[in-house]
Amino acid sequence: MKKFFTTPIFYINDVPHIGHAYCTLAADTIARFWRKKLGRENVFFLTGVDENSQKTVDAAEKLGEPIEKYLQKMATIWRETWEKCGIDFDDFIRTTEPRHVRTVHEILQKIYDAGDIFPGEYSGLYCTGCESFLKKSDLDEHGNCPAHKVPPQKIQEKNYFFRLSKFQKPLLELFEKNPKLLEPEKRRNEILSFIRGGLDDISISRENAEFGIPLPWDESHKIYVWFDALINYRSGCPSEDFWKNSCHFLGKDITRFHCVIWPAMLISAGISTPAEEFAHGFFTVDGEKMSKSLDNVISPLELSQKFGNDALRLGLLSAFEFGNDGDFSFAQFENFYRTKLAGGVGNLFNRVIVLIHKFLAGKKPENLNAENDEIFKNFEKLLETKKIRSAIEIFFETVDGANELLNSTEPWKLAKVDLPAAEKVFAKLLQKLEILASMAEVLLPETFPKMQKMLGDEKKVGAPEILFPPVEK
Ligand code: ME8
Repeated sequence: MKKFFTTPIFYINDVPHIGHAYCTLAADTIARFWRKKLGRENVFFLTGVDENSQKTVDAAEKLGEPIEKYLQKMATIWRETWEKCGIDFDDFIRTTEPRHVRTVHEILQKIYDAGDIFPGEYSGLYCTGCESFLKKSDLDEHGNCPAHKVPPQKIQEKNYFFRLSKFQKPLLELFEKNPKLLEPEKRRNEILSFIRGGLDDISISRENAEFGIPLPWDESHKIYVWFDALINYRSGCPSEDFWKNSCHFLGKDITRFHCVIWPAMLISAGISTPAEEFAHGFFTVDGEKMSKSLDNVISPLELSQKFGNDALRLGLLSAFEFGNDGDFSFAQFENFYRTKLAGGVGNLFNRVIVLIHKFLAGKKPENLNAENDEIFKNFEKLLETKKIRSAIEIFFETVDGANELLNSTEPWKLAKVDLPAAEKVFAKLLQKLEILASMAEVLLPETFPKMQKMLGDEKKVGAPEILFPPVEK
């Protein structure tokens, strides 16, 4: 079996923050889990950036930079940020790349040929911040876009439209057939009630827009950025075998695009729809929405430089269950690092390995194996259903269990009076460390090789190491 995982492609009018990192680290963790199960060649993880947006044009203009230069610079920043954060993507797509433009043209032509695109006149409201058309009923009491707090633009122009209204029934049938088309349940219900409420045709092109991909049959129009962006998942998919088991990760803010417009486009073009989509929640920082105006935007690099990539990953992913909303705070993150990583995992590995050196001259006691299988099976089940936080909990429960065993049996005292009994305790502890290392391959990929080194070979354990060094306040 092959598996294909994607993240949204992010707008690059600014640098990445931990909201973007949250989704990308979650997708990366699930991809690592499946790579461990199926082998590297059977898993493909795609991420990238959404470049054909008015937001990027505005950002470049503000800096007085030519757009191509700005895009190149920002795409590099995004790509390198993910690399520095230890995200192991197989491909990074930019929507200005020729391979993407080609796929967009192919798919749009198919939708056009199917008779689902027609010319018309658009008159309405548009928010560049959302890159989305708004209805009067979407606006707040001041007549502003509720997300961006600015009045939307009034637009009246000749546009091409996508006949979305036609797809109400096919979409409902599709959701009926495929319960994984959108998870969790709560999001699925929202989308179902949105579809049941009736679908309007949508404008998919802008006349005389300065930037973007032109329509294949009418070059005077540029394709609406969402209509091009969603297609990145096809442009970046290596083969139909991967597409069959595709899974899109996204935030709950963009489910209508992904679970209404996107499957309708694919049905129209005669392409199979994604196998799975999962919408995660949003987090606030110290109870507030993350925003420039509140000056509370946290960079993933800031956390990774101070605490390391594995702490960044687990600190974010353990804050609340994947799929729910939650809160993130720096204090809670620091506390997690100190108590769970340094004081929990790091301390456990260090103590056990030091004691085995001291009392058994580094020689490994014989191993028993049964209990480990059970723990790992539970861990696997949770990751198969994308319950990332619960899987992390199993990891820490195992750490706590091992620390308790160590403290209650006190093998450093036992070894002096009954060495064979102490050896049995060490065997149990080593077993726990092995299972932890095996979970760490997925959850703590940069710590995993260090754990392996400490666990040594069949006969002897390796040298002790500090896995999570103390950090300054
Ligand atoms: O929507 N908490 O890009 P975008 C959790 N280009 N996740 C957050 C978050 C937060 N506070 N803030 C942002 C776009 N996100 C389009 C996508 S895909 C074909 C095109 C994450 O840069 C979350 O995953 O606005 C959300 O869906 C995504 O960033 C939006 O990124």
